[in-house]
Parts: sequence; structure tokens; C-alpha cells
Amino acid sequence: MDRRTFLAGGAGATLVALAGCLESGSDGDSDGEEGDDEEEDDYDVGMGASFFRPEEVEVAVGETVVWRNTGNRRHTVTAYEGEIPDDADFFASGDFDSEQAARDAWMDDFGGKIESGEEYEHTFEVPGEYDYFCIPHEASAMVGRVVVTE
Ligand SMILES: [Cu+2]
Repeated sequence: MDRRTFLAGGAGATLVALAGCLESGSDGDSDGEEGDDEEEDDYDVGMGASFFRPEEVEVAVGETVVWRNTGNRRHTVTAYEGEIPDDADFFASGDFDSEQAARDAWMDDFGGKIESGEEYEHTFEVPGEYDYFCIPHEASAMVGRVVVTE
């Protein structure tokens, strides 16, 4: 119990530090993204030209991760079926049942697409590491990871 409490406190401190970092980053940002700072900042992962930012997020079991397409191109959020915990649900924008179904749907008619300004969210119920990617930009290494802790 004591150890658990200690770990929880440590995680909280990390979050505070991260928040401060993100705040200062959004002011002096000059990476070419459109300046839409006035929009709500209630998403966890942004999708830019060919990247997820941040590339890795950590959440607790039962928490929801929200992705938002903050760029101008279409993206997907698609789990690597073999790179998520064994007993976890597969997840993908478009709510496909498998990685192959998601890839096929994209090839067919951009199934699962997340347009500019749109969001996708998923709630994580099983602890572990989840690797995911964006189908059209997989070749550009548009990949990310969600770490779910107990
Ligand atoms: Cu993409």
C-alpha cells in the first residue's frame, strides 16, 4: 500500500511537469502548424502532417485518449493488432474489428479517415503498451504508443 501511494505521487509530479512543458511549447512554436491556439485544447494527441504528437502518452486504466487531427491531411488511428496486450480490444478509427479490415477499408474508400479538425477517442481497459499507426502515413513512420498503467 505504501509503495502504491508513493508511485501515485510520483506520477502526479510527472504530469505537472509535462503540462508546464506543453504550455511553454505552444507559445514559441514555429514548426509551421496553423496557429489555432484559441481552439479547445482538450485532446491528448494531435495529428500533424505525418506524426502523432506527443508520440507516446501514458494513461491509467479506464481513461480515454482523445486524438485530434490538428493538421490538414487525412489520418487514421489504427492499432497494430500484434502490438497490443493479448486480452485488449483492438481499436481503430472507423471501429473496425481488425487491422486488416481497417487497411482494406482505407484502400477501398478511405474508411476510418479522420478529417482535419475531427477527433477519435478510445478508452483503455487493459494495462500495457499499445502501438498504433496512421494507415496512409505508415511509410513516413507516423506511429504512436499508448502506455496504460494500473
Ligand atoms: Cu497520417
